[in-house]
Amino acid sequence: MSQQLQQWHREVQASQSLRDLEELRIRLLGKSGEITSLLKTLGSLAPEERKEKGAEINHLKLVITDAIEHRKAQLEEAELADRLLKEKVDVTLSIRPESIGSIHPISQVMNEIIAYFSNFGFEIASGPEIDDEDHNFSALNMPDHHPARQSHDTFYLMPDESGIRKLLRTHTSTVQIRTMRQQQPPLRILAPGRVYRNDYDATHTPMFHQIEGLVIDKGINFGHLKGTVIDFCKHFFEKENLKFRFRPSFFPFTEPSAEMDIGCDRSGGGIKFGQGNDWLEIFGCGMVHPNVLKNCGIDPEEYQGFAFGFGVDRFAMLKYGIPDLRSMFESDGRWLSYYGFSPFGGK
Ligand code: 2NM
Repeated sequence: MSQQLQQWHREVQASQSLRDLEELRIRLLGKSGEITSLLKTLGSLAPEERKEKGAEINHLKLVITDAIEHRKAQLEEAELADRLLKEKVDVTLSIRPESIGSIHPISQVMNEIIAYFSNFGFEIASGPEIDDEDHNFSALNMPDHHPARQSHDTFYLMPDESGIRKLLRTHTSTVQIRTMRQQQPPLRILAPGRVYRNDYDATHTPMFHQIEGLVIDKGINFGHLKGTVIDFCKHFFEKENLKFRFRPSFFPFTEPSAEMDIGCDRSGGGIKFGQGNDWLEIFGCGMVHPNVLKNCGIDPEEYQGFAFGFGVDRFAMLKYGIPDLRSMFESDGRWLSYYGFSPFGGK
């Protein structure tokens, strides 16, 4: 009897699905099942034997019923786990692929420009947006009461316990200062990032994006600067026949300093490059001031450098004909789907 019990028990354990198990249950405990039939034989036995046999078969029935219940719970759990795995749904996925979103023109332009300069060995550098007066002004040849400090419309933070006030950087030149102090020339870096100035109208927002470039090496001259920015503009505006003009200008951190204009045509309402007799100012640039080099531990007798800077947002406006700078930061879905770029490349 116990051998038979063991055999059935093994069969219960060996069943691999709820269906197999149910078939086994019917085979053993169903109306004409093997255990049920055993119970039916009791009627023909003598009372003494019936009592003994009856207890034995009932025990067997109980053990097998229990084993089946237990195995059933195991199989149900396994089947549920299996189903949960198979039917897993990622609720964060978009239902419609076209609604994934688009690349903001500023990101697009940033990435294009970074890719261009990376090809020429420029390293991409970054630094904090909250910085101090040394990195933002003093090191850049704008000492304490220099008038240019006021012209930057700087956002200052509350001073700390020792009276030192931090600020939101007004240009990314803070990054060039850090790099020049930390690394040995020759240097070729590009510093893209957010900058802040207290100014707001159709062409100014209090936060905007800037890219500044810096090259430091022996024998660097203004010709290197001109070649670099002219070739970049031809590439960026996708025009070989662009006209350029350099006008003398002033920045405390460069000497000489210049502003670069590109030739354009405003006669048709919008703005077209590579034709017409108008000029559009797009770049500030110059040879790094010897004082700035000295402030960063670089000997101006040995090393020279050029630097340039421009607003990325403005470049995006010009290239893609966006009329109002403020619309860039309104997060209007219709604006983004019109001016945005496909995350998979192309327009
Ligand atoms: C500009 C225009 C001219 C500039 C200078 C430097 C540094 F740190 F090397 F001195 N960085 N960027 C620079 C020069 C930026 O932006 C309109």
